[in-house]
Amino acid sequence: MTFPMTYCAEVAAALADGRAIVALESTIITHGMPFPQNVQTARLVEQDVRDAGAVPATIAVMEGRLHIGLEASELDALGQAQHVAKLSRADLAACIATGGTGATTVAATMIAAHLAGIQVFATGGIGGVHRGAETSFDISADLQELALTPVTVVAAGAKAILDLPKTFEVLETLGVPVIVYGQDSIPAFWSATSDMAAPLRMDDAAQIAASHKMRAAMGLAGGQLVTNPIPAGDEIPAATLAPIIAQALAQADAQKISAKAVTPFLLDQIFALTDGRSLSANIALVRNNARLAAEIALALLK
Ligand code: PSU
Repeated sequence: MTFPMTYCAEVAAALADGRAIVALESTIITHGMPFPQNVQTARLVEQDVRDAGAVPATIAVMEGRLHIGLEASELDALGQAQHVAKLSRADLAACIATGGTGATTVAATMIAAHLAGIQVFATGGIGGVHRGAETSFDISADLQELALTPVTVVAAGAKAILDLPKTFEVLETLGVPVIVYGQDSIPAFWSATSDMAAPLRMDDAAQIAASHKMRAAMGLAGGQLVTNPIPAGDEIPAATLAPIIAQALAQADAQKISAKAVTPFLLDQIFALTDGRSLSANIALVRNNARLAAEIALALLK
């Protein structure tokens, strides 16, 4: 049995020509940012990948088909659609089997990228261990996916609404390489630095590509997480954010928000509490990650 998969024209041509391709996810479009900034950002990020010499492949499920690359009209439609499912490893196949439409999280985008033969993927921030996980057990499936699927994921770390030390502990337990690009501390999404030491540090895309290839040659399962700090001019210092995140978390608690709704709810609260500054920072960091991912994808071809 095969499954319904559609390549957009640009990605189909890139695959045929053996060009560098960067996968992009769609949950950030449907659940991570408001319309119209979500669609505008998705377009800018795609163009950043092209400007860096690679081809973007935004991934989503539309009416029961796994799309590897979206045509402009499809991206527009997805960005304005209501009640789109947020797909991870557990529900990706069910959505396709039942003819549904859904946005892919980091976990589902990694699976789709791997099925399409794409080795590098750029996003904003991965999911991770939620604060209070010791009682809620809320841990994103993104972490497990990094241990299973051989895709190099470029992110600005994990979203700072999470319990970052626990998130990186779990990644260590799962044997996921966490590579920090160009500095000695792990970046914290909206903030460039943190007090967590870099498990691995690399300063150029060629080293990251070489490490990706070495894992494949050694038959090691799973991918790599490349954490790329937000550009200094765009960051929100951690000290500014800490009380804002605390307030957003208290709101989520008061309103009994749970499961998949937690992250979108918190992002929305923080957007309001920072007068939109969190969104500008989010846009800047995703674009920065797309550029580095394109460099890594190009380096993999050498
Ligand atoms: N990066 C962003 N914004 C987002 C996401 C990533 O800048 O909204 C999405 C990704 O799809 C990631 C998901 O997989 O958030 C994590 O959600 P959760 O915490 O519910 O696992």
